[in-house]
Amino acid sequence: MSIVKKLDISAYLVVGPENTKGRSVSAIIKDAVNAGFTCIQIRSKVASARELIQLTRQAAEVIEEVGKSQEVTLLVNDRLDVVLAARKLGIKVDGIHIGQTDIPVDVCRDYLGEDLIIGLSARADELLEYIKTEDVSQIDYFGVGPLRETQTKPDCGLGKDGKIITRNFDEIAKISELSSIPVVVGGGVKLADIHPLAQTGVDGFFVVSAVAEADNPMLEATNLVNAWNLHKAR
Ligand code: TZP
Ligand code: MG
Repeated sequence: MSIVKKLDISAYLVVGPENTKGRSVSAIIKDAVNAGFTCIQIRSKVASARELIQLTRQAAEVIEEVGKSQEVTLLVNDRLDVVLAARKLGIKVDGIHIGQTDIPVDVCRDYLGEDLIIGLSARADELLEYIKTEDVSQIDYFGVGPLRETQTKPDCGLGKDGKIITRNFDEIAKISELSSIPVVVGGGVKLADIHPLAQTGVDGFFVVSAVAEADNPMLEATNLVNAWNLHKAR
């Protein structure tokens, strides 16, 4: 049950049963991993703990089938209990992604140990100052967004004044420069955004709907990965 050798958040799919237009979560994950996605996060606001464990098990099996257990990172959103239970049951899950109002980072680190991955969604307000000053000693990467308002998570980027704060590419470049840990950007990201995003210097992009709601998830996932690899390499 070793964790991935090296964290790669370059092509990162977030997915749960509410995102797949009735298709199975594991089928979408299989397409994404085959296409070259490097990180998978199970995220559902409707699934029960048992269902989340089952989804995590299926995701780990699919990643194993594709032969990428040592390369592709599997994370669970929010649910420290689910990560711990899944690991207890022998499922190869590599860590957790949490937000500002979830279980505190230190508590997650305490339960998960040194080697598991903890990703944290950065604060929406005063983001640059936050990125500069936050203690990142217990976190592996920052999630930043949204690039645009998104129906998938309508409250993403909600500021204290009740307005949604989106990030432009210049700001994202600044965030990437200031952060001492890797940064992954998502929220409304589509294929056309990959080129400018890769040029900001961030470590990756994350998507839900661009892949999970696509008519052909395999094709969309492949296009996203190819675009990232093409423009990141320059
Ligand atoms: N966290 C921040 S935005 C978001 C999550 C899970 C949803 C992004 O969804 P989409 O469909 O890629 O805009
Ligand atoms: Mg959360």
